[in-house]
Amino acid sequence: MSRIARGLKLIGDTEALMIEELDTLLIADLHIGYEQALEKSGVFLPRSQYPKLKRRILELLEDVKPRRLLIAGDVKHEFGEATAQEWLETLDLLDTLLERAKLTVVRGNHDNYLIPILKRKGIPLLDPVLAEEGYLIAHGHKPIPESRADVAIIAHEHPVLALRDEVGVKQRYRCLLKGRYEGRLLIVLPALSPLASGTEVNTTPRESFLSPDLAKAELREFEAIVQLSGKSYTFPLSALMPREP
Ligand SMILES: [Mn+2]
Repeated sequence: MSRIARGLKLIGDTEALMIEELDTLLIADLHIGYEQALEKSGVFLPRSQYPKLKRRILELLEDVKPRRLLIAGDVKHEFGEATAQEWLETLDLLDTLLERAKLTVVRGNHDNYLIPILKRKGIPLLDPVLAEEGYLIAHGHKPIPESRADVAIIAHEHPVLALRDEVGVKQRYRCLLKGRYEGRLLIVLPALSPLASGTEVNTTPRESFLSPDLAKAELREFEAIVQLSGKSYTFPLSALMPREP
């Protein structure tokens, strides 16, 4: 794990962020049921990524042992009607996580159907943000609200970095984004879902970003951080973006 700013540590293979001051581990964009949603559009993947996802979250919790796990939105993928399997997976995940940590969810744009379940299990749902001790955490599909927080953390964008390997083949790496925006530090969390595709932050024109704030931010001054097998790599985005005309 590596320190990316005061009190903030990147955990796993670019998978989670620990906020030390809040004793909180932050993950986002799980998108449970994404493979089922793809099947409806004719794309078939090995069935259920869920056992892998669950195992990985438990490993991350075991590594860091936080008091609280905070999911920054998009627990489940579907907007519409979900299958029984997706609901069982979602319920199983919530129950499993509740045994290990205090669980809190910040509402994402896919989380409408989750609201009654969270209520029944007594899991706090924060809508639109969690604001504590100078940190503001939002899903990021809407503009970040006014606040005096020094650090804003969003998700939703599923940032990935596109890099060419030695033979010129493009590889995509999940990354965390970090930069200054509107007078504070802005951090964009990677998506935990291994499937859900993301925004290639160094090749995508700014107006095509999903988050309304990232579409306005000076991304050339941001850094992308990739952590793999315990080593972290920081890339100034300006060096990897096409030259400005
Ligand atoms: Mn989202």
